[in-house]
Amino acid sequence: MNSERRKFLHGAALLGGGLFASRSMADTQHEQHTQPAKKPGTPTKPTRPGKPLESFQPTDVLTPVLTPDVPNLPFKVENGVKVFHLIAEPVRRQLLPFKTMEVWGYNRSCPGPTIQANQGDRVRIVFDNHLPESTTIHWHGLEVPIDMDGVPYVSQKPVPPGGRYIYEFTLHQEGTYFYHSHGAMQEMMGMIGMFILHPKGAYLPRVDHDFGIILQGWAILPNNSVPNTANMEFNWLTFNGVSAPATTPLLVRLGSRARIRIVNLGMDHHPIHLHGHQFFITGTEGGRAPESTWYPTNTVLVGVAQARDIEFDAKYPGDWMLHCHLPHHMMNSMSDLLSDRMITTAATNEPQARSQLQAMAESIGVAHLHHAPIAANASDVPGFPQDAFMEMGMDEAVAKPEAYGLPENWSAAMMGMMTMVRILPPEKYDEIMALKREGVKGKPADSPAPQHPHGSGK
Ligand SMILES: [Cu+2]
Repeated sequence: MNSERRKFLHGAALLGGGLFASRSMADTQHEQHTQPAKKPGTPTKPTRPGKPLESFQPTDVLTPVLTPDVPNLPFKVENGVKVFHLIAEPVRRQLLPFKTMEVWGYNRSCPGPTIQANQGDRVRIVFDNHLPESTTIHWHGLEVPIDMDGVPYVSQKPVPPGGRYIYEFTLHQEGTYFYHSHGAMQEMMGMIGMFILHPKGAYLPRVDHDFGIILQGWAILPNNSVPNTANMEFNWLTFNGVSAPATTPLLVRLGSRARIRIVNLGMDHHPIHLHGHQFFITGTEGGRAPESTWYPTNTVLVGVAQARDIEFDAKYPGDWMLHCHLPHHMMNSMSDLLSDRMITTAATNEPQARSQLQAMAESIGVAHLHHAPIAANASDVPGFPQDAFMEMGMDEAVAKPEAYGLPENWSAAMMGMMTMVRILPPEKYDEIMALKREGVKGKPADSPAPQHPHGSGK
């Protein structure tokens, strides 16, 4: 056992926790949520139901859906009714190590926690509004009575700040649905969550892995943290409320079958592309699609307000990208990092570039950046610099068990609306799942320590 490996395992022992106690960035976010200002006459905040959100997994479904970086909403059963408690509230969401948004969400999470229930269930959603303005919840795609439809003034009175509304209905459908505020600007503040209806009998062919991803775009001006919901240029792009490389990779066992459910609520449609595998579109926001409609593809356009389920056999081992293919969605707002500087005025020889990148790293709180080399005559070449100049590896800042064993500087290739589908040989899959259970903050222990200079340019 090499010393890196030993250090890693030592860290594992120190950090070991409960079954789902992985200390990911998402968990930290739960601790960061802000309490809304208490006003006189505001009802006492109800106690949160059940266990901490991070530790809850639904037990009465065949293959629970995993929504990386977003918890599940716990429930309790009362007289045969599944009772959920959903709280609309302001949330601080760290989407990258150096970028935090002040957004609105539910139960300390943005997007809101995932609701998972079974076809045929009767559900009651006790909804409390801890926002400073009124809101309602619309159950997108669910066939519910009109007074449960969540449109303010039309199907119900708005729920005022401090108010409560009880939603209750029977779920006769199956598939991928979602809930959201029915105010356009509240939607753009992040008020959405996934609502999974598991079918009475498993879909065939059965899958071994089932993931959920919510696509969102944010208009956040440089040096701001609150999305400008009236702005029409969206410069920050997230999967489940985080941007690559902070997105938690999806772990898939080689030889298994995987489903990924993708929901879009934003101002752009997103062509989501998977590397290295073909998939079938097996469901939409209307539920399971008949097999006669399936066709092989590798890019699925997920329009606003749509859900798309994709399925594939994980045949090829490797760390495969899953990302929106719009070029501007494969990055985030660089102007935010450069503040008032335009990219074309950046330093254009390698020592200056290194120095500038290191200065940028320090300014955004990333301890160490890796740098790709540039040519001696780079500044003479029209078009320079482009994104290889701007690479910002931050492996250490986004380390987590799911990223364990990735090549050094992997995070430099990950930006914007992007994650990784890691198709792992069984032994490697089991090893990482064990690290996850132990709550290890993973680092690529089997790669060498970085040897290159940084921050030394003049
Ligand atoms: Cu996109």
